[in-house]
Amino acid sequence: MLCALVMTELKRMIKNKTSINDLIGIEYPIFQGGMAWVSNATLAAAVSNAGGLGIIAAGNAPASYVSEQIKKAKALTNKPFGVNIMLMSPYVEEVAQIVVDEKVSVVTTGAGNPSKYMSQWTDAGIKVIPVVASTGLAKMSQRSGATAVIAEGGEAGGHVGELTTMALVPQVCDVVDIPVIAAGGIGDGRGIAAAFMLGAVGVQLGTRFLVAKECEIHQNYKDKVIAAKDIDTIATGKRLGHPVRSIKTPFSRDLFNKEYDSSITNEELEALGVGALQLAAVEGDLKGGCFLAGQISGLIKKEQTAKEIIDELVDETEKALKSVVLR
Ligand code: TUI
Repeated sequence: MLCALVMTELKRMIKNKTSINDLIGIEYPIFQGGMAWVSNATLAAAVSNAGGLGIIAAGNAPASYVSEQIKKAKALTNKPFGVNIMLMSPYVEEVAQIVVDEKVSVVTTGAGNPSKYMSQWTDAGIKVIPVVASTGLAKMSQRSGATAVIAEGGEAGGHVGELTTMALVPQVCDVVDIPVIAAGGIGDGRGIAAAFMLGAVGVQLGTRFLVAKECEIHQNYKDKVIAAKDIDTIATGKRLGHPVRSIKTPFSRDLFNKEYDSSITNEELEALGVGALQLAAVEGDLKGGCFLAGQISGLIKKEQTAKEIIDELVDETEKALKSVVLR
């Protein structure tokens, strides 16, 4: 009896009936992270077509790029997709308006507090889902009309907060009534099952989608993720107040060491990172590139299509949840 009940619950969680699936109109509660210089229309549309939520990253790009990518995604899928707005971008004001003009269904935000833009987006009917690294920003997001929040732990790639996913997700779940999506350190179905146990109703994965066949980054980037072991990522930029996790390379080790060099100013340190994401994603520059990736890189062994990734994640999640129940 217990088992039958649990199985029904499992189906509800994985298939088409979680609150977040209904809210957004997706089949599986799996978001693809909005990764600067990585998450373009091709990747986002492939993920959305596979039943997840594809997300285009605005990163530091001007509004014209974002608008072009949104139009391209609309041509590639009739499913919902999102746009991630990086709040530290110099173009944030114009990108904030473009998503309204283009009537994007979902906006996620990262690397800051989106309060200033919330009503602009919610008034336009956009579902806003901020990435938060603390309970404080989660509560603030709920108050300002967020549809859900993504609680992202420091295991993630890119710009990261202090807390781990294991510590952050349940604490965020306890302070908000809106759905919580877990991110950071999730690479397979075991991680998704664990996120459900922490109270999340969905997950966001970035690193796993770096190796999607539809992900148009340089092959060197994909090879780096596939070759990486558990201890091969490093967080640099702590001294500047915005730690960024990437794969260990001569560039990132050098940056890390320079943080302890008091003869280097913060401005000089900041300048060292400029352009490094583009060098990694577009040029595959193994020397000067900054290959953003999360701590689960060591789990990733091969390239797959977005559909293969999503289908495998769903299968693995069902197996992981069942195995706990039947143990
Ligand atoms: O934003 C990300 N990941 C990113 S953004 C990015 S581009 C970049 N490049 C160089 C320097 C900085 C950024 C690469 N990767 N993830 C979402 C995320 N947001 N993680 C953590 C946060 C976050 C952290 C602190 C959100 C809000 C916050 O505090 C805001 C506040 O005022 O309370």
